[in-house]
Amino acid sequence: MRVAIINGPNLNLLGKREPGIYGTQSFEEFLISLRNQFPGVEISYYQSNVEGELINELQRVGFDIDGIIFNPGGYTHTSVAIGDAVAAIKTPVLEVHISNVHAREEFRRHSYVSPHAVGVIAGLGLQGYEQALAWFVKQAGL
Ligand code: CA2
Repeated sequence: MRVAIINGPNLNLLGKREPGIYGTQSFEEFLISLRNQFPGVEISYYQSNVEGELINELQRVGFDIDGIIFNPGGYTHTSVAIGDAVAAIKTPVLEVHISNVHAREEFRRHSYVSPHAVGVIAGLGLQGYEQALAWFVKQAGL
């Protein structure tokens, strides 16, 4: 099975800044352990700080793979266009946030993506991506 992980703006800084909120591991490091943990899943990874590039990637992968794990970063709370892209594609999208967006500023409690996602995981750190992957694997009956 094929699952794409897509991370939005500033998530390229994971492990480099704000360890209190976002942890100490880079996503590239974490990806190695994730791929070892799920050898039966072909996991692609894409990160961009650019709204239109995230939309292009959602459209590129969103019609023929089995699942998308998507952390839209700050665009979660601002981007109608990213919400529209998630609504328009065929592949189910699971929204993941590293931090508990509900325990932070009020503006982080609204998401343009959640209404079109199959589910939302927030506040579990990088483990949220593991849980999301485990969910897709179980859904596929693997
Ligand atoms: O908790 C999450 O995963 C967020 O999507 C992260 C976004 C934030 O705007 C959302 O409200 C919640 C911010 C990503 C910033 O990532 C950094 C990582 C390391 C150091 C600095 C920023």
